[in-house]
Amino acid sequence: MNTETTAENKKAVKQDLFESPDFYNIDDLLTEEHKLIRSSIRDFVKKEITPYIEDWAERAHFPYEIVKKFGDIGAFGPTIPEEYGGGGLDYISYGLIMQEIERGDSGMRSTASVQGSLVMYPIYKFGSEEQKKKFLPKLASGEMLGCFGLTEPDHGSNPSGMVTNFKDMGDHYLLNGAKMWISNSPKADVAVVWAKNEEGRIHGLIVERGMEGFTTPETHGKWSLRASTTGELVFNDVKVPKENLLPGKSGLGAPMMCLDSARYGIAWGAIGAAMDCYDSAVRYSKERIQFGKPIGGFQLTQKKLSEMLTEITKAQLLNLRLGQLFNEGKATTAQISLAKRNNVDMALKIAREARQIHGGMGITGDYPIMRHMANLESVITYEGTHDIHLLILGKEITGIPAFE
Ligand code: TGC
Ligand code: FAD
Repeated sequence: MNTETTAENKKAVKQDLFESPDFYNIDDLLTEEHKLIRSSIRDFVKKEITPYIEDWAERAHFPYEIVKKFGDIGAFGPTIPEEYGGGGLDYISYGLIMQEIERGDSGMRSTASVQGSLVMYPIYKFGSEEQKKKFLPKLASGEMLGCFGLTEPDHGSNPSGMVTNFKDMGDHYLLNGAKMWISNSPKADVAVVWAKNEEGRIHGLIVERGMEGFTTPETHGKWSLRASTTGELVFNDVKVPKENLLPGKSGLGAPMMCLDSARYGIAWGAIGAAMDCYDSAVRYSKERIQFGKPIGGFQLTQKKLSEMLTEITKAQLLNLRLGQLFNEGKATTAQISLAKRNNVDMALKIAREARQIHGGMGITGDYPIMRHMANLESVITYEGTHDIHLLILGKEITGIPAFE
């Protein structure tokens, strides 16, 4: 083993020398504001996430203090108007923020994208003025943490079958049921919960920590997204004030609109994870000597690196166009599915190839590869599995739903 090279690489990882590939000069298509936002989030990630993330992940520790820090840098609700504490930014800025945070860790991006797209977005889009004023500024600043409860133990890919329900008791609603696999839930102050009324119509309710009968047990034993906290939401005769119902929209379309925004963020985030794996693989391949030369000098390594760069570049172009469509209010659910599905799959394949390039070192926490790879196994499942997105595309192409 060339110990000198290994030590050098470890040092490089600790210092976080990450540089993003921009093979097609896509930066030329970004505004100065986009680039400024990206570099400020990148600096934040290099200072506040990458030096600690391997330790957090190893200990399955959610660094709660990151919530306030994310609030301070504007990572929560970047597209929400400034009057409610949001950033008032466009969707490309939002995408770049998610990309940079997930370059650090998918679990950290989860915390940010759930808060912005799945908690602040529904309150902004479907909430009353009182709800917006009460919750959005505190969620934006990180004073409050939120979570989004759609998935149930028996209803994952098929949320329309949900059994969580609420009854109108005159002066309040009575909520019963359970949600599982909920990011942020063990630490959340508020949960946006999707439940059926007595007619079986889905509505969103804001459930607040401290309401009697509401608990959030943590899910343990995850080998993926270990620095993100995941749990259940359990509702046992919870009295929810009537003013906590989101009045603006009902039906499955309401949570689906939130998912459109969050899936878009994931499509960008996945590029971040892929770029981190690629960057580490390029550096390692130039430094690691075998058979008397850097392993980057072998054709098989070059094939891996060339294919990684090709896929990252294609995904970058895809996202930029999707971001433009989002900014124009034209992005469709199927277009978002295509990007989420393609980019997460691409990132997972790149993580696996990068792991190969790092040889045995690739399985250690000295490099970010194995953590990204394990994280991406969740990312390819949540917010619609890889196959559900394929079926969404299939329905768009043929007009025939093949979900059941
Ligand atoms: P379907 O018949 O297609 O639609 C039912 C109603 O909803 C409407 N709708 C939409 N409206 C607006 N925007 C969208 N994107 C919409 N998608 C659907 C639709 O028009 C219809 O309305 P109406 O008025 O006619 O009733 O519904 P379906 O039951 O056949 O389901 C379709 C399917 C399977 C695609 C959908 O259920 C699905 O996407 N399943 C995947 C579930 C999922 O993605 N769960 C995510 C949970 S949250 C999460 O994972 C967070 S992880 C976050 C992190 O940590 O980062
Ligand atoms: P299932 O729906 O049981 O699917 C199992 C397999 O069957 C998959 O391969 C799927 O593609 C396949 N399948 C299902 N239906 C079909 C079909 N019609 N045709 C072909 N194949 C099909 N949910 C939330 O609401 N909020 C959160 O914050 C949240 N965070 C999460 C965090 C983590 C770490 C994880 C792992 C999940 C999270 N989820 C969250 C839940 C996530 O959205 C679900 O796991 C996901 O939607 C899939 O549901 P499921 O796990 O029940 O799998």
